[in-house]
Amino acid sequence: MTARLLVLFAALGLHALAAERPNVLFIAIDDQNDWIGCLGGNPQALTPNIDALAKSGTLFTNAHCQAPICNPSRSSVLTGLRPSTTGIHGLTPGIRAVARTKDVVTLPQSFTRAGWKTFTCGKIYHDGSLAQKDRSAEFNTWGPAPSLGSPAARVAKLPGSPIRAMDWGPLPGGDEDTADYQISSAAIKALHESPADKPFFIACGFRLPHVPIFAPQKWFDLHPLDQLELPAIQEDDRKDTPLFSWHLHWKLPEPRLSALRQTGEWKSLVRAYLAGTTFMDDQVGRLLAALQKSGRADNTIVVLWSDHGWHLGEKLITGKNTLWERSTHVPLIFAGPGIAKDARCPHAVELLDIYPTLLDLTAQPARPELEGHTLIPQLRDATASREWPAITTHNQGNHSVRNDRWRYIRYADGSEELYNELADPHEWKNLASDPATAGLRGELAKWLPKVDVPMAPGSTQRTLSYDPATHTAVWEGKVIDPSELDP
Ligand SMILES: [Ca+2]
Repeated sequence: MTARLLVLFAALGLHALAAERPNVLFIAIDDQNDWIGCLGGNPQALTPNIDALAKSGTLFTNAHCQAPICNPSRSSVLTGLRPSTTGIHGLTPGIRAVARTKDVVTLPQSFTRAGWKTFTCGKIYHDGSLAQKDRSAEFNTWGPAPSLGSPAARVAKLPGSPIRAMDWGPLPGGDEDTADYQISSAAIKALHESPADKPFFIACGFRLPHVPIFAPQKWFDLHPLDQLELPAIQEDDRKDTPLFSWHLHWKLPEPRLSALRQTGEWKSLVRAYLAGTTFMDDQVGRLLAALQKSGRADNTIVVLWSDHGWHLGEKLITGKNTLWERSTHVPLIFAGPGIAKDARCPHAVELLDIYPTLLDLTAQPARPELEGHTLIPQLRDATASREWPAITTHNQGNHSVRNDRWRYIRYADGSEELYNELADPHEWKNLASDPATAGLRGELAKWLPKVDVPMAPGSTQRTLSYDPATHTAVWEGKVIDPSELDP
């Protein structure tokens, strides 16, 4: 064989290898609900770059998180295990401090071990959840993770002494001064510096629209206050939700709708959330443009997701910490080689499915311990049927089962909710008290997690436990006194 032929064969071999080992651009968003143009959760959402990504691949229009709060949701995505399996329900502990997850091979670790050049910047793991010594086992390189900034003087006028993060408004300065701009730039730099002879796995975690929601004025100007529409709400929406539903978000830094109304801040918050989302979308666009320019887009899988949603007045609250649509419904997009373009999958899927799907897309061996299911059938044909509903858990004993039509919620004290999502997308009418729905509730309840462990030792913040013997609920270490209910 001539030397020239050998070179040719080597080149072909390399090409085949590259096709089997595509790059991955893994984009996470923080607290982003379905207020994304292509998802239609709010017609005022302005997200041209995420919409274009969805067009270039497959958009899951009915994707749900496994926990409606940062650390448990991200821990679930990255370990491939449910919160009900790991007991990670609070803002602590991180995965390496929990017996069940101490030694699991995480999603990034799987790529690192298999020879991908792995890089992370911004928020992928929950901030502070991994000790310094554990970091290099996850990603080869840890880039910058700047925090959201806010002006010296508080902007939003909230009653009491709200924590510093509960603030929003236009920010003096330019785009370059913000965390998300710098996070996008760090991912772009990593893209440019990725060795040509190795596949890359670049994880880029944006921070907006998490609070505090600040962005330069021009992004607010795209959402004029005088044209802004507030989310549809029903004033007596909580009349038919069980008392226990309040326990899931008993005392939060996020204000109740009543407080926003008293202070005239509701519109400003809605505007800031829309503006923060549009700004974050622009940073996604910068990163995707850099990928196109790099010449490696044809061999790169892009996956975009958010850790959970956010209420902006719906069900009379703001924030997450609920088992309703506004908290659980998230964007999820896959694009790249072998993935159907301009496709919309309407079936209920879970963020837990990302891990097994990425293993399949990159020809890595499946891991039987993962609790999600590969989305390969839906990425080839978005109408392909799917057996499983999406399960969301918020502390032990509280679960939601969401399929293509229904949402069934069971709380730790046994109380229930049932919504017909097609007829009642706002979840205004709880059908659980109707005896005629007993059979349906029983069918949906069969999907409740069979394993549901107590919260892991070291759990703090947003923790809730319930003792059925004494009917006592405990929120963040303090017994809940229902007479303190403050809607
Ligand atoms: Ca979050």
